[in-house]
Amino acid sequence: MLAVSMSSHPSVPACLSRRDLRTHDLAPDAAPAGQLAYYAWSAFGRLTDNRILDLFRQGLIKGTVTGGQGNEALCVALALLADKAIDVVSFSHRGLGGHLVWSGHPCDHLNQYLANAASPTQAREGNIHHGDPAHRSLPMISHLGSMLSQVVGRTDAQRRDGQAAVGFAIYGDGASSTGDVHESLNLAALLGLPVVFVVENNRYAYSTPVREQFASGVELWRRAAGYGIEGLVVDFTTDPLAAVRGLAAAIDRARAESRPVLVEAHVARIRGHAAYDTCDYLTSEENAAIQASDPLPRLRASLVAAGHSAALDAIDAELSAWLETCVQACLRVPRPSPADLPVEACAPALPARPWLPELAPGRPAAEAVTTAQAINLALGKLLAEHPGALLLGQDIATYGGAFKVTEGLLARHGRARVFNTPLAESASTGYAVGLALGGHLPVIEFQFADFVTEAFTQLVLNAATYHFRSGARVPLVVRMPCGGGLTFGSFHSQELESALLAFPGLKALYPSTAQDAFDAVLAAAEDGNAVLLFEHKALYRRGKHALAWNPAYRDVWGPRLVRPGTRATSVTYGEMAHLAAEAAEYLATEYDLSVEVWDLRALAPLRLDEIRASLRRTHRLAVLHEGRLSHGFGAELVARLLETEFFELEAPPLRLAALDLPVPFAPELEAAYRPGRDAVIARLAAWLA
Ligand SMILES: Cc1ncc(C[n+]2csc(CCOP(=O)(O)OP(=O)(O)O)c2C)c(N)n1
Ligand SMILES: [Mg+2]
Repeated sequence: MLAVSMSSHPSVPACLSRRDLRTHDLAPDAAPAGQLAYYAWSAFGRLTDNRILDLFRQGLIKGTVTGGQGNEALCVALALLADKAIDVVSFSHRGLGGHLVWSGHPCDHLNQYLANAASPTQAREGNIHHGDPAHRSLPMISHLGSMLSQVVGRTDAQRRDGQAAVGFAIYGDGASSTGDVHESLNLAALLGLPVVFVVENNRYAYSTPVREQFASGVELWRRAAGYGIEGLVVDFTTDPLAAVRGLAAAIDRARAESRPVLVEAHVARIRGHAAYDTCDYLTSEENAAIQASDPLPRLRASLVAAGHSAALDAIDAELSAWLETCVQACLRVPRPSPADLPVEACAPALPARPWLPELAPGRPAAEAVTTAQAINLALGKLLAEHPGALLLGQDIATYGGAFKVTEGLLARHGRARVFNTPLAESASTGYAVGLALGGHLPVIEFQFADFVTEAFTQLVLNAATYHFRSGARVPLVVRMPCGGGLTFGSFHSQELESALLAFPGLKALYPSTAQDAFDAVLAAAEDGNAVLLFEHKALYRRGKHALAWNPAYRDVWGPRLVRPGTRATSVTYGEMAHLAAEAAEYLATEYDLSVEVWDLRALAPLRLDEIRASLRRTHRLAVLHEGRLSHGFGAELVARLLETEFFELEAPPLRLAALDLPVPFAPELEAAYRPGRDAVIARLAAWLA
């Protein structure tokens, strides 16, 4: 969170000084203060949303605004009922009222909408895509449904830290059709986490009515039964105070019994989808029914009926004046400067952890080990020395993982830290992001790298952009058994580094030796960012290798000279580093051609200084990788290296990569698809001739 300090904001009026509501405040005979505070915040949410719409129409707010008019009674109630010292929330795009309660002041939010320098996202994100991760309000991204699993993870982080926290995972009737909602509900139910899932059912997703979103007669709260959790419905459109009482009781039960609950809340969307929405898809009867279901006038009427008319009038007047003071203050806040845009989306790397100088207790060096064993040792060391580290993934616990890389770790470290996930790559990744935001270090294993496509949004849009848009760190290690040559076919053999690294904000290591694999786990784990760890499946058990504690383990972030040479520089990584070395050996022996081979080890960030220096000696560049040629990683390598070394080269660069096809199954076909030893030797020899 990068907001300005509260002390510079206009001071809060008395009617908004209270930010909590407890069950006893809602009793019919309770003192009115609690219910008046509820009204004040709800009315303030409405006023602020309306004022934001004015500012948008004046051109002072860009993008668009999706107002929460009609939703305040719900999101404000949630925020007032939450324990803001420990609970976790992710408000929806209708949740401005909740944001206001959570922070207690509108100025950070107005700065956000105005895209001022002092906005919580430093003007890097727009409208309501902000939060306060330091205070467990997780900023939403546009992709609906994708916030829920983070709330599950962040809530688990609180519980693991001994806090009796509840999470609030909020989404709309439209978002309820996304797969992430199902995955997140299932995960929270499975893990027994106290997350209150709240569907803001305003009966529309943009222009689409619920009758076109799910089968007629479906009541969303009844889906709870399918997850084995409690479900209930509350109706803010008829009796807001009764709805708050229902909500409060459900939150109390979730907190006390540490279990999830699904609440369907009926609310209204009285200003259409967004500022530009003319609502011409509604009949006048439909529109009239929506306006008549607005909870705020009902709430006010019930308090008037209870004799609080004068107090409500005073609140309304005070809020209007104060909001204007805040708006005028924010209109004077400076605009952001392009000079403040960072060059990197990742957070600065953290300093080295104080690792014990040994592979495992009392063991500075190992008997020869496979690469799989080296990774297993590194993960064991991580679990032993980093109390926040935990491993998750499909079949990684009792079974030890599809490739047995995590074998034995459950027995030594227990199920709280080494546990299986269901087949829910997206929610499992979002859950890991939530744990990471809570200061834990999740290491998530994808059974095969190919399945990362299921978690693309979570990885490349949520985790990767988190620091840039909120200032928060997402320390996460993503282990991906990748690569082909094992006749696993199109969906278990791919190389996806180019696709993933086309998005900014992820780091990536791709070790090719047992030692580098061990070192890479430690380097990734301590970095403080989301780090992809590519593990080539064919290398897991290719021979046994010496392994020792390496004090210079962080060198894995740079390239390794595999073999010196004079006639050409071959740049590669992963299994291809071995193939390049073999090819270079052959060319030296048979053709007297000396090729220098560099193993990148780190794909992001790319450190190319040593390779540039090599090119200035050899004057030729060959790039070799197992992924496909088009849009492949080699294209980026050639581009970057030629930008500076073009005039050093005596020949066009050579790109050796796989064919632009899905990975074919039969061994003969797969061998023709991916770069093989003989083909690489032939291509290099012809190119050097
Ligand atoms: C996954 C995804 N698909 C499409 C969109 C575009 N979009 C933004 S809001 C919206 C409607 C959302 O409806 P609902 O979840 O009911 O929330 P409401 O706007 O009604 O509060 C759509 C389709 C999106 N943000 N995310
Ligand atoms: Mg909706």
